[in-house]
Formats: sequence, C-alpha cells, structure tokens
Amino acid sequence: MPREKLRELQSERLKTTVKRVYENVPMYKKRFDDMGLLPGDIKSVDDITKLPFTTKQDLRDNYPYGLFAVPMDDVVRIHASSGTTGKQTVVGYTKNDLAVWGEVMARTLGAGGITKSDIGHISYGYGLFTGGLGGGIGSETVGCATIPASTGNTKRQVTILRDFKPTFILCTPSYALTIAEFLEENSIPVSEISLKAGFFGAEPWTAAMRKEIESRLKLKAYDIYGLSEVIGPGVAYECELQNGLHVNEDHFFLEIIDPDTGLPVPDGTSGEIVFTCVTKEALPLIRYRTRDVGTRMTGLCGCGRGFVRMTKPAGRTDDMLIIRGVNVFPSQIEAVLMESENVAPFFQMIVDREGNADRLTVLVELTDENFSDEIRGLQEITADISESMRSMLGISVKVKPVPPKSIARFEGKAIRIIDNRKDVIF
Ligand code: DLL
Repeated sequence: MPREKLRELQSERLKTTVKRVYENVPMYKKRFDDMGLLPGDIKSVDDITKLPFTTKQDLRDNYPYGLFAVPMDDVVRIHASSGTTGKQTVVGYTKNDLAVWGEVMARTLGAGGITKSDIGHISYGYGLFTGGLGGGIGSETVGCATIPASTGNTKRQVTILRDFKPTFILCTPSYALTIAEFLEENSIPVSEISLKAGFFGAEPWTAAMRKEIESRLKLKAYDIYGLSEVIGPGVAYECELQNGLHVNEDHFFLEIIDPDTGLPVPDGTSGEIVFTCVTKEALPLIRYRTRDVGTRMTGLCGCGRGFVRMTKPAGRTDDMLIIRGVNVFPSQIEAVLMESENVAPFFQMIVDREGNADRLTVLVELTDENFSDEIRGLQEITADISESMRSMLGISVKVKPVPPKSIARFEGKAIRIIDNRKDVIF
C-alpha cells in the first residue's frame, strides 16, 4: 500500500478508536474533558500529539478491566504480564482482536519465508504470557501444522524437534542457544533437526547472539518484537534483509518521543517507543509509553514493504529487568527483603550472562546480629530469601549475603542494578 493511502487508513482508524475510547473508557473521557479535547478534534494522525499518553501505571490504576472499551461479554481472551508486587498488567481481546493478532503474526512468519507447508514449534510459554498463544495463532493463521510445545524440558523439546520435524521455531533467543547446547552435549547432529527459521524475541538480544544461533542451529534467526499491552508478539518483525523491524503500522501507530519532554524526536534519533492501537477493540491504548528505547529508521526497506522500520529495542527507560524472558522489577526484590528480619533493606541486583542464560544475583546486606552468626545460620537465611524470590518471580535468583554497610548508600536515586549484559547490547 502506498504511504499516503496507509496514512489515510491510519487516520480513519485513529478517529474511530478515539471516539470509541471517549465513549467507553471513563479514564479517557475524563482525560479528554480535562484537556478540553473532543474526539472530533482528531482529524488525522497528524493530530495524534494532541492526545494524552497512557502509561503502565494507568493499567495498574484501572486493574484489572478498567480500561477495556467493550463489555466483558465481547471479551474472549485474557492475558497478563508479570508486574510489580502482585499487580499484573491485564489485557483482553475480542474475537476480532484475535483475528488481528493472527494476521500480524502471520505477516511476521511470512516475512521469514514461512508458508502453510511448514511445521511450527512454539516454545514460548503457553499461559497468561502472550508468547505461546500469540505464536500459535500466527502459525495457525498461516495454515501451518502447529506444535504447542511451550517451555522447559529441553530433552523433550529436542525429541519433538527430531521426531516431528518442525521447520521453524519460536522461543527466546537464549533458549535457542540452550537447545543448541543440548544437541552438542548429546552428540546429536544438527542435521537431525529440520529448522530453517527461528523467530526470537521477548528479551533483548544482540547481533553477536544472532550469528551464534544461526551458525549453531543452521537456521535463519529473525527478531520479533511486541508487548502484551499492545497485542503481544507481532507488533514488529524482521524481513529477510534482517535490517530493522517492520512495524505493523496499519494496526499499531508508532511514535518515538523524548522520554523527558514527551515531544516527538526526528527520525533516526533514539527515544522512547510509543504505540497507539488503532484497530484494537477490547483494549485500544492511546499513545502507550512502552519504556522501550528505539529509533524510527529513515527510508524504506529494500524488501519492498511499505511499513516503517524501527531499530531493535536497545533497552528500557525504566528499571525493569528481563531475566530469561521474565520481567523483574527492583521493587519486587525489595518487597521480599522487607519481609525478612535478617537483612537490612539495602540491596543490589547484578545481572550477568552465564553461558546462554541470564543470571540474577542479589547482594543482600546482613544485619550486625547476623553477620557474626554461624555459617549454617547464614545459609538458612539466604535459602529462605532465595525461595521467597523464586516464588514471587518464578525464576531462581542467587542470593549473596554481604557484610553490614557494605552496599553503597545514595542521597538521590539508589543505583540498584548493575547490568553486566549491557555492554554486549548494541
Ligand atoms: O514479551 C511479547 C513477546 C513474546 C514478544 C514473544 C516477542 C516474542 P511482555 O511480556 O509484555 O510481552 O514484555 C514486553 O519485552 O516491552 C520489551 O522490553 C521486551 N521485548 C519484547 N520483544 C523484544 C525484542 C512479550 N525482540 C517487553 N527485543 C517489551 C528486545 C523485547 N526486547
């Protein structure tokens, strides 16, 4: 579709969505009214900057269904993403939203050469996380035989890969390397599996990691980006040129803003990624601030697609960590430590990449009483804290006790996170 036609379509869809949220979502009605804005003031996407932003906090404040723009009768699916203490971000889909999800995911797979003759192995988690069912709906929309393998049990995954002969896989990039490692450790030649393409995302990964996955699994590795609030995987995807991610702009309107001023930045400049869902029915978020950092690339892609490209998300503007695909906030760690009488409320999170997997170590500061305690006592304390963290976050965390007062104190914002993976992210 020519760019001008696309812009017309986006404008029409935006106007419909703005009207829908004004009429059906009390938060948006109040925000528009407070700003003296009427739906009719939005005449095209050129007016988008007149609209208010939506943040993750808005989703939390309206937990669980307060931002839904349709009655629950019309909602057919709920997903949620892990968030800070207890409150997850809840998202909903109508039948039509699921059809759109299938379509944008089908485009994603199609751009990687997938056709209905292929067999898909989906190793993202099936459940509240959008990865599994999102991958599945895309694969089925293309018409592929789809294997909902979900996560874990690498031995079983490899048996499926060898016996069922899927031709493409969806999983996190780090899990792709775990599979490669399993094959190597068990002397299984890669020729026994038939993967030609992999669609990897849900966490940041590097160009170096792409090369490694491609050479060890003998497939072409595509980046796939998305977030539950917008739809899940399938918001943006790579084509065969693997040079930036095409945004499914007819459904998700992209803006890049300066996170401090909220003003748009020029193309080619990095900033916070903002999306407006122009076709979503159940949860049409307006100018949703993703906290992901990216750049809108200039010029169109050599592949011939008209959709604009964004760079691989380079990180986040907030302090959310993604460890093995799971979102972790420092406030969650803090919440666990506050429950323990044995440690001071000072901590630091260190993230490393050990082999292919992210590893989170939490340095916890002992109290004076415990510091002089026997080793056995210390082991019990750290085991207790590790267990609480595991049950809150769903991933294992290494807890390392350190002497009292050894963690730096800050007068302004505390630096809680040392992310040693950062230097490998481009
Ligand atoms: O991670 C959806 C997804 C599933 C995307 C499978 C791709 C594949 P959430 O759990 O809501 O949804 O987490 C969204 O993950 O804001 C980014 O910070 C990060 N993220 C997702 N894809 C990528 C990527 C899913 N390709 C958050 N590169 C987003 C870097 C990514 N970060």
